[in-house]
Amino acid sequence: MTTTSALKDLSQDDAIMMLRNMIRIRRFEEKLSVLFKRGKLPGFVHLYTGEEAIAVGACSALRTDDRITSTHRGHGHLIAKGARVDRMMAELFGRVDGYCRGKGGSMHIVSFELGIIGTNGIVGGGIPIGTGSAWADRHLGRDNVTIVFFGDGASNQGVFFESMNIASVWGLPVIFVCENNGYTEWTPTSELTAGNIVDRAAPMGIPGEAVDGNDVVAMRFAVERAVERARKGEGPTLIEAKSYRWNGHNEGEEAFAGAYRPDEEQAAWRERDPILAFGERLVENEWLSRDEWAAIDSDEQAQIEAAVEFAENSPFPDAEEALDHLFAPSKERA
Ligand SMILES: Cc1ncc(C[n+]2csc(CCOP(=O)(O)OP(=O)(O)O)c2C)c(N)n1
Ligand SMILES: [Mg+2]
Repeated sequence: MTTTSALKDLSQDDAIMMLRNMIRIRRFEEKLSVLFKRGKLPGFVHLYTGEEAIAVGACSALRTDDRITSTHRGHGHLIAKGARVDRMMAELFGRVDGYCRGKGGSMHIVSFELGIIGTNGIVGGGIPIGTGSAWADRHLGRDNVTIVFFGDGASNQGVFFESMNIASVWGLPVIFVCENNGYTEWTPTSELTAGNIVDRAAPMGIPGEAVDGNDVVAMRFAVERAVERARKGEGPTLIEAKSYRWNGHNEGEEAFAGAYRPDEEQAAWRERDPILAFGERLVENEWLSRDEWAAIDSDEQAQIEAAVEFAENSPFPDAEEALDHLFAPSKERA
């Protein structure tokens, strides 16, 4: 498994941006947890706390015009790809200033300008969509790549194998990033998933790499290698990023899920906080002082508070437009 990679291969600016983005995701998710408990958020939310290094490391290897597909646990992927927290928050509040005019909610947020072709409430749903996006790039002669994020549970869906197969046969510029956080809802991955997920690449004839998903630098370089191959026309890669979600499967699960994760297991992963670990490395390397780190954190916290205000001040969409933007335009409907 790829663990720590050399910090020196990053620029200082990049490294600080990566720390900032991880903090932004953490503070966004923490705020959502509070807002959910206050009954402010319609619908379910699945938080990404603890897994921030995967999204930030991976997306830091992309250009804005590259694309990602995401999951039901997707806020972190979108923020890492450049989504604004105020428009994300408005979407979660169901307001018109959200990325989808409040009609997508947490699990269906899209921004074509940012290369975000959707969070997705269907487990595994983003895998064939991202593979199709990579096929479009190949077909049109563009040098873009697409990252498909999905969970360990999704790795058991048939579309995962179908997509890897066709991506391999056609040499598509797609990077399959499997986030193995140890659980599929309330069931340990080991009870559902045969063998090692990373080994599923070999029979398809594509490279597979297992990475420490709590090490943002290792993630960045594993994905960068895959991106380089994909842009050169050398086809797809599977990356299995091992990490852990700090929050429940969904907020509010305490009401029914019971204690399905040992306390010691949770404590051990919290000890391996990807943000603290990376921040400490930057301090040690004299790229960042503790005061600068604290200032980044309070700045991000303030942005999240402002995002809530923005969302609360944004109106709900008019009832008359309830069915607009839900279907692709067609001659029959026009
Ligand atoms: C096709 C489909 N089956 C089942 C569900 C219900 N469901 C939602 S999330 C989830 C577990 C997904 O686990 P994993 O892929 O490991 O992602 P994680 O939640 O751990 O990030 C399931 C079964 C669903 N949304 N879609
Ligand atoms: Mg999982």
